[in-house]
Amino acid sequence: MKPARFDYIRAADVAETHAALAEFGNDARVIAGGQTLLPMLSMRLVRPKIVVDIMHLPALRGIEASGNDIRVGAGVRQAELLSWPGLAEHLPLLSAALPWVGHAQTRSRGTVCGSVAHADPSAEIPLCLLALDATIELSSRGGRRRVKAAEFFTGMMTTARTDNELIEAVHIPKKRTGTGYAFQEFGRRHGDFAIVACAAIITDKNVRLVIGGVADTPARHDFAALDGKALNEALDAFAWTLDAREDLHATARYRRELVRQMGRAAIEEARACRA
Ligand SMILES: Cc1cc2nc3c(=O)[nH]c(=O)nc-3n(C[C@@H](O)[C@H](O)[C@H](O)COP(=O)(O)OP(=O)(O)OC[C@H]3O[C@@H](n4cnc5c(N)ncnc54)[C@H](O)[C@@H]3O)c2cc1C
Repeated sequence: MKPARFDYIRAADVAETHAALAEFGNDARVIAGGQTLLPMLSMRLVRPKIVVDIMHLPALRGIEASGNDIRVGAGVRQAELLSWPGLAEHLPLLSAALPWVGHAQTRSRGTVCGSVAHADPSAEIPLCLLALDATIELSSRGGRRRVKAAEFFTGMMTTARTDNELIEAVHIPKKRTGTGYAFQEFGRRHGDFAIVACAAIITDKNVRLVIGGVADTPARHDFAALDGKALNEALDAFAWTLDAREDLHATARYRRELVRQMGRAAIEEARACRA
């Protein structure tokens, strides 16, 4: 199918993007990598009056280390972050997860912030941001605000972003000493959206597990550091708290079993690489 008619603006600066979003609200869509938006336009799942292209704005392009955070601008493509020299040292969880985001071809176009804006419940990047307590930087004509990932992802492909806001960047906390990180995913084929994905972060006092692909948003749970039978029981209890969905890929029961098995494996891997 072909998209319905829309106007296209190649924004000259961030202010022009804000102006278009303020004027058209829900009838405007930002286009970043276009890997999700273009199929949605072609299938007429969205029919915006105007599409605002932000990919030529130098102000949105950088990956910057500042204090304890890495700031990734809205123009940064997933492949760019994956090949950033500081990735394994500062963001080991994303270093493990990014190769699972689609394919080399989609990563070479798709952006980090586009994935966050789209908020697919199986997407790897939102899951990692929730695990790491990242914040999302939103801007509009009215000003600027930062929202914690835990408050940003509000439901299936819905977020706390309002129609007049641009996601300008995400701020991701750097690796902390004495902490272990691991990411695991199960899908039909590599590059497919996850049936279940999980991230584990371990310190000497805490085990954090974040699960994607099971419920409408990624789900996060902190356990007191546990082992053996106690860990199995805690994982089982966590799996039952998830509002697991059924679809043609897997039953809710199968997804819960993956949470137990992959959760344990991810926790063990994170523990083994704690440094
Ligand atoms: C074959 C294929 C396989 C894929 N597999 C995976 C996968 O395994 N895991 C995964 O996570 N993703 C996967 N994707 C989707 C991923 O590639 C996209 O990159 C991502 O979902 C959206 O990023 P984008 O930059 O392409 O955004 P776009 O398609 O340009 O935009 C997506 C949505 O976000 C909005 N948006 C984008 N940027 C901003 C911004 N800065 N501020 C406000 N709104 C914004 C747009 O208006 C639109 O609604 C796949 C895609 C394809 C085509």
